Amino acid sequence: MQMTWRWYGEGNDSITLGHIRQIPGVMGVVWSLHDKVAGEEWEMERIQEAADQIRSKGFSPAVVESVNIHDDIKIGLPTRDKYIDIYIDTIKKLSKVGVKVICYNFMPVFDWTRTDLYKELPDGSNALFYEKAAITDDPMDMVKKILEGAGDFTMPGWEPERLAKLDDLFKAYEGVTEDILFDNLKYFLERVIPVCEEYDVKMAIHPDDPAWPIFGLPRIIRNREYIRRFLNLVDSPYNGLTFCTGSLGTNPENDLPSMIHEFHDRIHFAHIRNVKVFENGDFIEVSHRGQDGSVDVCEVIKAYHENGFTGYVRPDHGRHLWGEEKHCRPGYGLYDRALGIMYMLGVWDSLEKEKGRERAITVQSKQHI
Ligand SMILES: [Mn+2]
Repeated sequence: MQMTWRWYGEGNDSITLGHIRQIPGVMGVVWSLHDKVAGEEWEMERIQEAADQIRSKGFSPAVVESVNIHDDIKIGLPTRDKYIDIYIDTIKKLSKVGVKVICYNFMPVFDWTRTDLYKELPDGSNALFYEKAAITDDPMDMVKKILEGAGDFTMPGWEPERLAKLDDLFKAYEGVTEDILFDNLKYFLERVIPVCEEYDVKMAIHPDDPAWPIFGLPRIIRNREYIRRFLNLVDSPYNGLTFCTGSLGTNPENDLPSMIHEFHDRIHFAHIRNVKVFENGDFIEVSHRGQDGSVDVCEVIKAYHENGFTGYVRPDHGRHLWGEEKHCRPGYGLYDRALGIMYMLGVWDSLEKEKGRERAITVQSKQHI
């Protein structure tokens, strides 16, 4: 596996490339042009500039998260073709700077959803929290909370300009069922995937977070059965997954290690995060250590290792530690994600050593014979 770190860009992140260099084992920086709204063109000069900057510190720019999908594509409006053309243009441009994987999602209206960005954990750190009962009928309540909590930081999927037109957006999605959303996703992929095959860029859809429908909107990337259906929409290795244990792990019925065994050859990007799911369905993001939450991260890593996973990995969200919540983007502080990397690499390295030992024993016993 190739360890990466999500970075929001110079002047748009509390963390610098210099900080990231000091975290052992990080090979790539996951990036995007964060000022671009869905459907907007990406200029080649901007792409080149970002890739050069990342390379200048010794990192690979091979993963982009995200190139967002315009709502007209998800809704299936006649204008979608225009936006798909722009998307294809971006894929071609990204391939020129060595991008190999594009992460995206197909969630209607809302990207990830939480009710509290700074819920305190028993150890005094704080993290993103989702309280089922706090999701009222009025989505504007939640939007206000999220935007207030983010302060001056912009958050992908939570662009204030877009959310100001929330009523119109909800109206536009009226009548879009799960089946229709699947059809619209298929339409998009049937146009995009042949280009990806030609330019060697893999698409990696991110699951819905949390892994269930909210506010009556359909959400379709949330369990084994739906992921199977998704992969069959266009059966190409270029149509793949960002397997996020934090998102899928919000539903305890998702057996993550077993899903990794099934889908590993279509997983191009692994997001690893632990969440603690409570009996009433609320959940909070916790440290990566398996024992600290409901996702056995150790078993997750083992499942990747057993399948010889060579794709990209990043620690997903982290808790906010040692007071950093005052100056970092929610979920994207430095310390807990760095600790998470050390945990993941610790498990991975010990599995590698074990494999080396087993190999040595096999060779030895053969020599003995
Ligand atoms: Mn994720």
